[in-house]
Amino acid sequence: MLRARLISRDRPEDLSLVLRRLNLSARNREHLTRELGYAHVLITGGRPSYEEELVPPYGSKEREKLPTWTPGGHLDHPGEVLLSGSRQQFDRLISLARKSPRTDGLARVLEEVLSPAPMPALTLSGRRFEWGTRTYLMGVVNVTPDSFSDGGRFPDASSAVEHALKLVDAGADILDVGGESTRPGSLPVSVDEELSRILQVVEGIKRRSTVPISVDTMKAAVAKEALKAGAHLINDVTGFHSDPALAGVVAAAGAACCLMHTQGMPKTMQQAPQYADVVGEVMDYLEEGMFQATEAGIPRERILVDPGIGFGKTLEHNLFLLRRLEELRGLGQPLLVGTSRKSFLGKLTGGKGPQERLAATLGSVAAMAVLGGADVVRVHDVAEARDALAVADAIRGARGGGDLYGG
Ligand code: 9MG
Repeated sequence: MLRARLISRDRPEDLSLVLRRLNLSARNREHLTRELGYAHVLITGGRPSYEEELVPPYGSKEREKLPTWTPGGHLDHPGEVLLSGSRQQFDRLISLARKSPRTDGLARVLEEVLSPAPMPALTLSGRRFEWGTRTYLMGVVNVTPDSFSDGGRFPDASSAVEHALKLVDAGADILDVGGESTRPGSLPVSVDEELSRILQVVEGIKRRSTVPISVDTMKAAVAKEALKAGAHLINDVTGFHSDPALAGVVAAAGAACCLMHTQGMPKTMQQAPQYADVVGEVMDYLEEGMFQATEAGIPRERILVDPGIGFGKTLEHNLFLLRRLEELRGLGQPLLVGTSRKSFLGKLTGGKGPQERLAATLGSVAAMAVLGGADVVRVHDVAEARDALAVADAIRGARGGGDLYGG
C-alpha cells in the first residue's frame, strides 16, 4: 500500500512565532514558513520508477528544486524512499507528480501528510468533540469479574452506575462500558453473558446522565442491543476484523466507532508478538478496518482509530508506537490511546501492580498530550488524568513568549 509517513516536520506555529519576533508581516511570515519549514517523509509501497519519472539527473539545477531523494537499499522493499526538503520543494514535487496518472498517487499521499484536512468535529449525545483543541477523556467502566485492573470491583449494576457517574463528575467526556475482559490471557464470553453484564449499566447511566456512552465489544449481537439501549459509540478492540456484521450494525444505528489494532486475540496475543515494522503494520490494519467501516456506510467523521497499546505488543513495540503517534495521524482520523494501568507501565517502574500505576499512567498521558499524539485518552483515574492534561495541553498550546512574540 502506497503510504507517506511523516518522520519529522518543523512546527509551523513555532517558525511563525520567531518570524513574528523579527517583525515580519503576516503575509511574509506565511510565505517564509513555507520556504523555511523542513520535513522528512518516508514513502513506503511506492514504485521504484518514481525516481526516474520525477527526479532530474544528479547535478542539475532542477533537481535542487525538489526534496532530497534517498532511496532504500532493501531488495524486498523496492519502493521505499526518504524525501527531505522544504515545504516549497515538496510543493514542486507534488505539482510535478500530479501531472501523470502514474505518479498521481504520490502527490495525493504527500498532500495528505503535509497538508492534512482539519478533522471535522464529532457530536455524540449533544456534545461536540473539537479535535485539536484539547485531549478528551474516556473513563473506563469495566463490568467484568476478571478485568486486569478493576475487575470484580462492582458487585452489581447499580454500583457500576454509581462509579460511572463519579467519573462523569470528575470530568470524563465519554464513558467506555465493557462486559468482556480483554486482559492478556482472558477467554471470550457468550453474547448473553456479555449483555447481562452491560445492558443495565448502559441503561442506568442513560437515565441519570447525558454523557456519551461507548461500549467495548467485538460482537455485532452485543453492539446491536447496546445501541438500542442508548450507547453512542462501539469500541471494537479488533478494529472490525472479527465480526463481519459489526460495521453494518454501527452504520444502521448512525453510531460512531473506535477501531483498535490488535495482533491476535486476548487469550494468546502476548505470547510472541512480532512485527517487521510495527507502525506500518498497525496503520495497514487500521486502514483495513476503516475500509470496512466506510463500505458499510459509517461516515469518516464517526471513526476513531487506536494503536492498541498492550494488544499483541512487547514493551518496545508499545513505546515505539507511543513515540511515533504522529505517523498514525497520517490516517486522517482522531486518535484514541489507552495506556492506563497497563503492564508495560509496571515493567517500566520496577514491577508495580495495576493499582500502583497511577503516576506512570499520568506520565504516559502527559507525554502523549505534549507530543500532540492523542485526541482521546482512555483512563481509569479520570480526576487525576484531567489535571495532568490541564498542564500538558497548556504546555502544548503555549504561545506567550513575551511582547516580541506577540504577547
Ligand atoms: C477495551 N480496551 C482496553 N484497552 C483499550 C485501549 O487501549 N483502547 C481501546 N480503544 N479499548 C481498550
